[in-house]
Amino acid sequence: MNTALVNTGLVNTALVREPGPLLAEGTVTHAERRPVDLDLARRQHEAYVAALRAAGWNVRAVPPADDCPDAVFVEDTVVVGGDLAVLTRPGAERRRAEVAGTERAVRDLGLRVATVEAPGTLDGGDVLQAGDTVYVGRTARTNEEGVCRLAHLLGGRRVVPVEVTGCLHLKTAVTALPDGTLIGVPEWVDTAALPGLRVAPEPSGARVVVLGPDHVLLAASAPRTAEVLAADGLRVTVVDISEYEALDGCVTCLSVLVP
Ligand code: CIR
Repeated sequence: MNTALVNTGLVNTALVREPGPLLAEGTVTHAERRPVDLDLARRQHEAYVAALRAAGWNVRAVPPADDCPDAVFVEDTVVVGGDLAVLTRPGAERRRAEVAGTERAVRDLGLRVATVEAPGTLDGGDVLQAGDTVYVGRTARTNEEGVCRLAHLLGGRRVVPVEVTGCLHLKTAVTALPDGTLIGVPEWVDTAALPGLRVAPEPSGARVVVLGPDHVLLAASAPRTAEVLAADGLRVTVVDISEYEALDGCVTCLSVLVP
């Protein structure tokens, strides 16, 4: 629980940003570009938000950034650790204007705010928090200065840089289950930095959002992972996010959970 938020009643907050009108023009680096159905994307986003609410999260909307096609991928604009919100400096220049609205949202929550400055770049999708350890992907979006700045701001926490190849972000390749076990695609990461990595049955099974102590959110594109995790005793909620996957997005990037 985030003690900074207890007095404001804003614990268990999920920040989301609605898809904007230019979504279909979002950046594509790894997927094969295909048309995006904006109406379907809006319905999928509503279902995603409903899944967060059903799991007990208080959903708050980050102000729109309608000129920014990728703004719905709000995870990339901020990293929250305890009562500190680190506003990122996204590696893709066209995404930098997204951060202003996120700043307003985290200030409204009463979080302390810090920033990543040039020449540093950092995408929230490259930051995986698992217990006391913060894994930070070194990718085309997150550079050495960005990693160092985050490590400095997070002070006492163990920050582990991880080389990532073949996918967009660290959290495209690996996330953590509720018990802290890492799950992912070994071929895309330097596994020496990721002890006990469990192999995901399919690539999109590497992307897990922890909704509660025994509850996870997965994309519909990861049916085998859903089956395996349910057999482990986890409650699994599944959402179809096909229109976001078409833009290299995944379940983690559509929200920022502030426990
Ligand atoms: C981008 O290329 O920046 C967006 N189209 C996708 C961002 C996905 N973000 C994430 O996985 N954290």
